[in-house]
Amino acid sequence: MGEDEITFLTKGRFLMQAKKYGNALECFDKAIKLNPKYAEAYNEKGNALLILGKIDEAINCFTKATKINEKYITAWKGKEVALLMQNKQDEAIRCCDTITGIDPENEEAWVTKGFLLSDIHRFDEALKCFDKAVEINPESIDAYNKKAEVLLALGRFDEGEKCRQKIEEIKREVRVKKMKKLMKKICLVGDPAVGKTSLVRRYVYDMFDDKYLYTIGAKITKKVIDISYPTHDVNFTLMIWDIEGQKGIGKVHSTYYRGADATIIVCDVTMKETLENIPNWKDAVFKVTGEIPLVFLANKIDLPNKVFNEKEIKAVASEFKAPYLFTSAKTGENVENAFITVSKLLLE
Ligand code: G3D
Ligand code: MG
Repeated sequence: MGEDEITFLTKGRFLMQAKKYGNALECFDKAIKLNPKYAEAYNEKGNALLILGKIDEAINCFTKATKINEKYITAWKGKEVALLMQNKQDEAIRCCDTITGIDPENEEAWVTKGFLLSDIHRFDEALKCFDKAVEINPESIDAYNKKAEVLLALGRFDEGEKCRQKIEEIKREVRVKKMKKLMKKICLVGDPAVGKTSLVRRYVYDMFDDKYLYTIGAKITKKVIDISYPTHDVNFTLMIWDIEGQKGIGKVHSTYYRGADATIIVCDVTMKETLENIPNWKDAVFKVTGEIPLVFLANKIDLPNKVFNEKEIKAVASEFKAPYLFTSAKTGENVENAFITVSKLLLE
């Protein structure tokens, strides 16, 4: 059974990806032979020829494609690029005109046209194109960038500077829009008097959002933090659950743990049994929540009478593959860090 034109086109595209342009051309020719009205095949042939530096032939192919399908924007763009490679700005601009005629909302075409016009010093017309692009997309950084360049070239520094400011503003807004918002429940556990409540109090200065859940015996404190990554920000609303009063492990309501996204287990460096109890606290939480991210805190590091050292806490932490930190609710050491560590774990 013979292969049809679509198969040849597909094959050709794969060969293009594999950088086998000569073989790709053969496929496109075969596709065209089977279907002389195959606009896509002409367009792809044009692309291959463009890469091979056969610009005139490429232009012919793109032209052919646009004759078969007058509204074939991709082919018009290909032709525009090919014309530019021959320094035929005027003709390239006419391609842009055609594209904006087919699709008046084509922001990219307006920016390109403006750029081409500025290249041949038709600055006023260029500025109008950039304004049109901004009208279509008020966040077009590309349009503002090019507009700023033209304005600066014209010596209109104030207006150029305004464009630059606008770009910074857009970038900031885009970052805010891209910001992921997450709400997470974090439950604090650990023996009585290890410093859980003090840690929350130290971390969350603003206690107005506190809520007491008398039936469960828990207090919930809300804290909002933004964590910045190179490409985006994450906005966390941490709902920090703290055990009310001085309750030991068996006395905590299972609702306290339910739905927790992460847990912070606290021990006190001046009380040995608080470290020994860590695995029990972990089991109590995981029994309800399943495995969730956890962070160990060895609190009261400011006190002199320590009864265990880093090695011992490290041993427990590595057993559960969890990070650990030495903290002091009194001095504030590592307190913020502890909550940031938990938040980052929540993203992994
Ligand atoms: P809990 O919520 O885990 O039960 P709390 O613990 O926060 O109520 O703290 C118990 C006691 O330890 C409190 O003392 C508190 O001030 C103290 N404490 C908590 N964290 C630290 C710390 O990092 N360093 C020192 N030095 N003390 C801490 P009181 O005397 O009020 O009971
Ligand atoms: Mg407490």
